[in-house]
Amino acid sequence: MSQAARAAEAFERLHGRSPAGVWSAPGRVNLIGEHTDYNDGFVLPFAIPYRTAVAASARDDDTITVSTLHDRGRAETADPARISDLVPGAISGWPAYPSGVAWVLREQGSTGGADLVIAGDVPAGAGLSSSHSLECATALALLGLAGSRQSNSDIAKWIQQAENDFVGAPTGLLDQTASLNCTEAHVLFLDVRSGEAEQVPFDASRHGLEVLVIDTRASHSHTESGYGARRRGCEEAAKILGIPALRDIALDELDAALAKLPEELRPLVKHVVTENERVLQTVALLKQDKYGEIGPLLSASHASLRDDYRVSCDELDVAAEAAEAAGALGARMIGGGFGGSAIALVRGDARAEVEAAVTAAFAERSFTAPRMFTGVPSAGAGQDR
Ligand code: GAF
Repeated sequence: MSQAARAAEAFERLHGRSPAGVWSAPGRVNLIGEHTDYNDGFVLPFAIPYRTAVAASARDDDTITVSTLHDRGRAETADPARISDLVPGAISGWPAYPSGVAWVLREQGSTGGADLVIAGDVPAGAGLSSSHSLECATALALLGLAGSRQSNSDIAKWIQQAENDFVGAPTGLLDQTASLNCTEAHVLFLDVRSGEAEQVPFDASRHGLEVLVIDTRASHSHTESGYGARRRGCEEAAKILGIPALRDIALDELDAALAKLPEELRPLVKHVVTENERVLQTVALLKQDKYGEIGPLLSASHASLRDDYRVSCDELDVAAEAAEAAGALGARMIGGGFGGSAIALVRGDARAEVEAAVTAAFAERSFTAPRMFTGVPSAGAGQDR
């Protein structure tokens, strides 16, 4: 059963009537371009086939109710909240995400009361953007109920505001833009500064390849300090250099820029500048149909995130190393880091071997067994019914 059907069915059970509509949004994998979004740089995500659906009906009493479906159909309902009373910091846990969206849309004058029922299968805490898929589906539902048509770029910015100010996670624009704009069989080449986006065809299977997604089960969170500290470091470096963002450093200016910075900021800048370059090179190779050649770029991205940006962890390193040792063409951690998922580019006929090697490497170290699936570029957010 689709997540939209699950959400609709649960809505009927909880509210005794059909929802006015159901909207859903996917999680994402970022092929390459990590920690570049809040530096005005380049990213290259695709949507995964796991989604969060929100079944919704309008209310006329300024109140928002939110229920979420857990495994085996058990529903959990948050305390109802008056939309005019929503303030940052007042709500924690999973209800903060839909409430934060209601708060930001209230600020935009775009929402009224609503009953929302959520169902989803994006693994939580896996760095696959489950929270952003929830926020995107909620935003589309609330805007849809209000009959308000807005551009995806505005919706993405409002969701960022909800994350930053209401939830307290200083994240960028990557995840929600991917969830809203990705399309089947494509990666989304996004220039975060200009907002320009290009759908680049991405069909690994045509080349006998797969993107194996490895959820390490080491859970991560961006409300904790590691992510924010990196972001602040990048902003400080840009300020010292007198530029709007690290995006403004070209690769051939990198050494000169590094020489002007205090030692502790240099690795951050090096990562961002080289990572932007790796995104551009990946896009160029995909356009030339040279899929196999992106492997070394993925691995270089991982090394940079591990050694310079320092956002990897043992589980992510072991996943990437074991996958490569078993024949993957390249492998890297994805998302914010400190846990979550990695990807490996593997030949279809080597997939089982790579999976077995990663599983064995985790067992050897007594890590929780990883979960793996093939990352097939899937549809972005929209209304289901
Ligand atoms: C997380 C954030 F939400 C994104 O904005 C992005 O910064 C990513 O980490 C790292 O590339 O997913």
